[in-house]
Amino acid sequence: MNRVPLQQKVLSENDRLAASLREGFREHGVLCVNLISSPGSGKTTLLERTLEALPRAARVAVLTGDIQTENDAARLKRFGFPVKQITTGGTCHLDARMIERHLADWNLEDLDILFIENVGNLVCPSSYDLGEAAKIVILSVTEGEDKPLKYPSIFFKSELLILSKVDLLPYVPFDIEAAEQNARRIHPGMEVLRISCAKQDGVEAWLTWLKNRREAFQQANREAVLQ
Ligand SMILES: Nc1nc2c(ncn2[C@@H]2O[C@H](COP(=O)(O)OP(=O)(O)OP(=O)(O)O)[C@@H](O)[C@H]2O)c(=O)[nH]1
Ligand SMILES: [Mg+2]
Repeated sequence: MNRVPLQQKVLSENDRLAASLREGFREHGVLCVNLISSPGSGKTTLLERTLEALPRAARVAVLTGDIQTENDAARLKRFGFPVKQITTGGTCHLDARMIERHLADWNLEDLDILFIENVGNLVCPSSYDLGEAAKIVILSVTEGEDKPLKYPSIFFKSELLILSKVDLLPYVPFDIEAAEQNARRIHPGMEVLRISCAKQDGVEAWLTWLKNRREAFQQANREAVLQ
């Protein structure tokens, strides 16, 4: 059995679909961000704090991935925005086909931002382009400052690192400066935000990052049209 060609075929099919999704997001001005972390680093909690801070009229939606359960979708639906759970049934990452299928009955014209919460995993999601404008990696302070060096791919491909649960810093031996340095050894110039959803620290800075990122996305789209 030769597994390599099959994996290449799956990935190239995913790339083709992701390119088509990216074109749809560009055409409709939807900033799509793909949140990736280990299980339990705080992806859904960050989305909860985000959705509760947004005005009711905000044009945002969430696709949230898990191997099993609709728990995260149930948590996020409370805020009144469109939310769908993607249950992979065992697959350790989302792929572009799953995104395409779950977007089928949503109108992209109604959205400004699409949040994708990937399946909790620091490895597999990094290989699957979902057509997003930006990957965002979340690392909580209970996971160890060496993780960017051990799992470099996702830190290399993400434009923003969120160091989460910083309220726990007094209780865990986590060198936050070293964590940032390790991330920037893998990805020089990487942006970093320190956030505690429990204490509501850094959430404003995250919302500002999102606003600026959406403006940059729109500006890039306008320039592409003029070329
Ligand atoms: N102390 C502290 N705990 C947090 C913070 N953010 C999240 N948590 C807790 O961390 C646990 C996991 O949070 P989730 O938001 O469910 O993590 P997740 O990344 O969505 O998890 P999966 O979807 O299962 O991968 C929960 O018990 C949260 O209450 C934080 O800022 N500080
Ligand atoms: Mg979650």
